[in-house]
This record gives sequence, structure tokens and C-alpha cells, in this order.
Amino acid sequence: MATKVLVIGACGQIGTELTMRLREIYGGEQVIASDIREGSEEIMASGPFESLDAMNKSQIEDVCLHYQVNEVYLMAAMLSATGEKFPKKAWSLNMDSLMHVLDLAKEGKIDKLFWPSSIAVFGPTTPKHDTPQHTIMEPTTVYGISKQTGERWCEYYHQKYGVDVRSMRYPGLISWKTLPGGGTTDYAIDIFHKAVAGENYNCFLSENTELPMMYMEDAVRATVEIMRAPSEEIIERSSYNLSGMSFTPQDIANEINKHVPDFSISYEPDFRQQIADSWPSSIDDAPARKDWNWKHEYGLDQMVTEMLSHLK
Ligand code: AKB
Repeated sequence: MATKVLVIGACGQIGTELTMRLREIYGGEQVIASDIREGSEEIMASGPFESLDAMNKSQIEDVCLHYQVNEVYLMAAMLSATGEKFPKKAWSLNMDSLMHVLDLAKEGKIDKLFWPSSIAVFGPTTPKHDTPQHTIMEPTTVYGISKQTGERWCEYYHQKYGVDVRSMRYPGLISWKTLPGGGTTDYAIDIFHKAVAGENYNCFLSENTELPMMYMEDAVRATVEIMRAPSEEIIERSSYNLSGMSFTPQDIANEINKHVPDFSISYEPDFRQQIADSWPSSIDDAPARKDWNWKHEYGLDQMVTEMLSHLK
């Protein structure tokens, strides 16, 4: 059967680039973009678009039946920083949307499901450096709690009902096409917009806050690769650790300075500092590398060069 894909949250930071990549692979008509709001011109013009609320199961089901969808990528979520402002909303959006698609898969209406988890599943009691796949997980943000709970549900639905759900714990994702919204790692994108505008960047994290990050190109490739891997290679049915690079605000500012010598950064940590401090500084993703051959390509210097050249 031909692959027919539904991307929920197709107009967000990851959804936009993922949808375009899936349309390159499977053809524009085979990939249905959906979101509560319309997206970029390229998303709207390159294939079908459906206005859809990720919290409404019957809307998702109708679109799946109408287009005979067999794979769903659920990219809609409320991220860490916004989640702390609206805890109940974050919980409802992040959990209800996942349960809806897991249930559709359990009912045999979808064959395969991708759902992103995050490094936010870890917390202050987790080993901070080279955080292993299986370790202490005591998240302290609503977003992290929802992602950890989601992971448990994914594994449960796989074990109990044979649902083919695949997931990875995204680090902070850096991209130039679509702005992120409401994350703690967003500083690593904001900084480029200030640098190309010739302005100082006042960072909301302190200079030595090291966090795991990844260039969007690598994240989209990882997502496509895990979904195309043979089912028996996917051993972790909760979510895979995934690693690209790790850096501090000072590291990225120094790298930008190599291209933009006048660029300057100042530091004014806010409530997001506490969130960042609760997360790992680097991730060990050995199981992803072993099970489905994951390899990252972008390091800090290449990522900075690419970001600046696109944003200029
Ligand atoms: C966030 O900062 O909330 C996200 C994430 C790490 O999942 N980018």
C-alpha cells in the first residue's frame, strides 16, 4: 500500500520542514499537512492542507479516513517555557493529542505513528553529562512530565496492543525557516536573528548553561530514518535518546563572532534558567546509533555557518 501521511502541527518549527521533506520523498499529494492555523506559502501550495485541532479525535479520524492515511506524525505540542505559564493547557494539549492518535492506531485506523519526546523528560536528579538512554527521570516542568508520561503510554500501547509507534527525544532544535515558540532552547535561534540585524543579543540563559542541541536538517533526517527503519530494529518503544552537539550561550556567541566580529551578547537569566538547569548538558545516544544506524552530521561550526548564510 502506498504511504499516505498526515502531519499534525505541520505549520510549526519542526512540522514545516518535516512536511516538506516528506513531500519530497512521497510526493506532495501523499502528505496531508494539518494545523489549527495556515502555514507558509510553500506548505499551503505543495500539497493538501486540512484545518484540524489536535485535541479533537473525530476531526483527526475524519481526515485519516478521508485520505486513507496510514502514517501519522504528531508534531503539535506546547513547549517547556509556555507550558510553565499554562500548565493545564500544556497537559491537555500534549496528552489528549497523543492519546487520540494512539487510540486510532489501536483501533487499526493508522498503521504507524511518530511522536516526538524531548530531553525535557530528564530532571535535576538525572546524570547531567552523557545522559544514558535508561536513567533516573524526574522532570520538573509540565512539558517534561507530559513527555515522560507520553513515553510510558507509547511503550504500553506497543506492548499491549502492538501499536507501531516510534519516538525520539529531541534536543533543542535550531532552524531558520520557521521560528520556534515557547521553548527554553529558543535562545539558540533568537541569537542569529539579532546577529544578522547587527544588534546585541540579551540572552535569557547564563553564559555557561550547556544544553544538547541539533541542527534541523539532522533532526528531520533522524525522524524520517526512524520511521523508515524495519520495525524489528526499533527496540526502544518509549523514545530514543538523540544527540547532535552541546554548547553554551558563550560558545555559540564566540562561533558567531568568527563571522560577525561586531556581534555582542549580554546575559539576563529569567525563569527559563531553572528549566535549563534541570536538563542534561549532553546526551549519550548509543542505542539509536546501534539499533537504526543514527549518525549526526552537523557540529557547532557547520550549523553556525549554515544559519548565518540562510538568514543573511
Ligand atoms: C524546549 O526548549 O522546550 C524544546 C525542547 C528541548 O523540547 N526545544
